[in-house]
Formats: sequence, structure tokens, C-alpha cells
Amino acid sequence: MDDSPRHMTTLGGQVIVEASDMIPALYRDPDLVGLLTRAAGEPVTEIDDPLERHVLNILHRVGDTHGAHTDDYPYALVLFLEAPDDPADGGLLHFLPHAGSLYDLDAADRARTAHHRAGDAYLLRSDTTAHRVTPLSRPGLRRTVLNFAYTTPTARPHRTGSATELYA
Ligand SMILES: O=C(O)CCC(=O)C(=O)O
Ligand SMILES: [Fe+2]
Repeated sequence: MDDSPRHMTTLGGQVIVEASDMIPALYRDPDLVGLLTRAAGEPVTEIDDPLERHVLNILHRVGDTHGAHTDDYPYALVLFLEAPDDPADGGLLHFLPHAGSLYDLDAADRARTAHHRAGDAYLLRSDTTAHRVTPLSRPGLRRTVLNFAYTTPTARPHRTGSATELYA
């Protein structure tokens, strides 16, 4: 998106489902979907897309980064399997809700930054929030997340070519 960088290793949902029973089961777990519905304040439902429903993003080289973008579907639950303990090492979420353009993310006064550790998770309104993950600063660091994508009964997902390029 706007030529923002993607320096990372990925696994798409169609690969994960062949290798794991646990991840697809967790994705559709009724207790989890219920929790997300309460947190979002509107019904949150599974998406049909086998590629994007649950993906794994791994940053593991110096400079690895998931550049600025918005997602195709309205909600993302991001679960941290590995993350740098020290915020100075990068791998931070940088985000701007209701962004008019990805360039607004550089308007430092409005954008926000969040640090997460292994075992953390966050729920993001990901189709209207511009977001990116800052680069890893030095060798030996790893940041691995599962991203679960969800929609709502009224959402009209804006499919882009990004998911196919990243995960197919
Ligand atoms: O790794 C993160 O914190 C964000 C992941 C993300 O934005 C995505 O997979 O679309
Ligand atoms: Fe995203």
C-alpha cells in the first residue's frame, strides 16, 4: 500500500489449516468470538477467506517491518507469540485511528505507539486505522504474531491485492 515496505516472513491461512488444528479452532472459538463481540460493541463474525482468516507474521531479521497499511476486514485480533521485551528494540505498533491517508501516520502528534510482549494481544479496528510495525533494531530479535481477521454483518470489506501478495 503506497509502496510501504513488507520485510517479513509469512504463513497464510491455507497453509496454517494444513498444519494446525488448534489455530483454526481458536479462530472460531465461540467464547473468543463472544469476547470480541462484547469488546467491539457490535456482532463480530468469521470471514470466509481461507487465506486471510488467520495468518502468521514473523519479523526476525534486522530491519524487518510490516509497513503502513489498513486491513481488508474491519477487525484484527493480534496475538503475540514472540516480541522484543525492550521497546527500544522496535517491533512497536504505530497506529492512527480514522486515518484519511497512510501518510497521516507520520503526523507524530496524532499517531500513537504501543509496545507488546509475548502473551499479549490487542483488538484493532483495522480497516479504518492506519497501522504499521516499526523495524527490528538489531540481530537476534524475533516478533511473531497470529492475526485473526473478523468482519461484521454490515461491513463491506474492501478487498485489495495485498493479502494475495503476502500470503498466497
Ligand atoms: O503485527 C502487528 O501488530 C500488526 C499485524 C497487521 O497489521 C496485519 O497482519 O495486518
Ligand atoms: Fe494490519
